[in-house]
Amino acid sequence: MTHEILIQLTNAIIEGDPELTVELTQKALAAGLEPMAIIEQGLVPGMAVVGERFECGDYFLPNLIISANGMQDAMKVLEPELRARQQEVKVAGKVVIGTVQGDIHEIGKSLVGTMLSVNGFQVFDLGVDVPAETFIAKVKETGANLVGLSALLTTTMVVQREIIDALKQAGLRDKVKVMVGGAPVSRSWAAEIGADGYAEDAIGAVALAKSLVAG
Ligand code: HCB
Repeated sequence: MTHEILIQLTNAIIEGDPELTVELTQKALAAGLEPMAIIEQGLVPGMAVVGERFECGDYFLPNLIISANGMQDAMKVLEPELRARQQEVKVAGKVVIGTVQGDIHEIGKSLVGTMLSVNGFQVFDLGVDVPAETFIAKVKETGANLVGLSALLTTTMVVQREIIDALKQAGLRDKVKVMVGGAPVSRSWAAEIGADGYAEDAIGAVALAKSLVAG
């Protein structure tokens, strides 16, 4: 049964109340709920509803912004808790992650980065609206063995393909695995553009990253 606080949290995201979102996040932690459950069963379902309402014209851009602010504020409370639960210390691999050029959606990419980091990966987060050259330069600089590409728009998912092609041109494609994700992205899209894998969410991204770096 879904915990009552999680339902309230989902509603606080939908209603666009960042203060209440943070308060309920703290309350959920105090009630003993796991940070990942708070994210996946409280915050993320709220963002999904906000997206649906935006799509059908009931919500406008300011609604997206205020709900996203609430989620990001809640993540600031949850990140230290996620890290505190981290057991592994061994570096599992080096990951360069970012949201592709033309796209400023940050939340999912950051959540994947945090989860990789708390699971032992060394994460180089390039932020949002990242051009191919920046990914290439960071892979060269760090010797990363994995690249994570996030795209939330149908107009920017094509940039994932451009970055994979740019990695090939730079002679780096056989040195790094590439995983892709984001709302419009799918397993078949990943296969079509020659990515090594697709993950639907942050938990899936950690499992995929581990299997990719293990060879
Ligand atoms: Co935005 N937006 N948005 N938006 N937005 C979406 C993405 C739509 C689907 C909403 C809709 O219409 N239903 C839509 C895209 C439609 C399309 O292309 N088919 C859309 C649109 C249209 C736009 C604008 C164009 C609106 C406008 O200006 N008219 C504009 C684009 C600006 C730009 O990027 N150039 C825009 C702007 C915004 C903001 C800025 C207001 C805000 C982002 C704020 C921020 O990130 N700081 C925003 C938001 C919040 C959303 C929705 C509502 C939520 C996204 C989100 O944070 N989800 C989204 C609706 C939706 O996605 N259904 C809507 C929660 C996170 C946790 O999920 O999917 O991002 P996630 O990430 C997951 C998963 O995909 C996977 O793991 C993550 C963690 O579980 N994953 C990876 C992600 N990346 C990965 C990489 C890997 O390697 C592996 C796994």
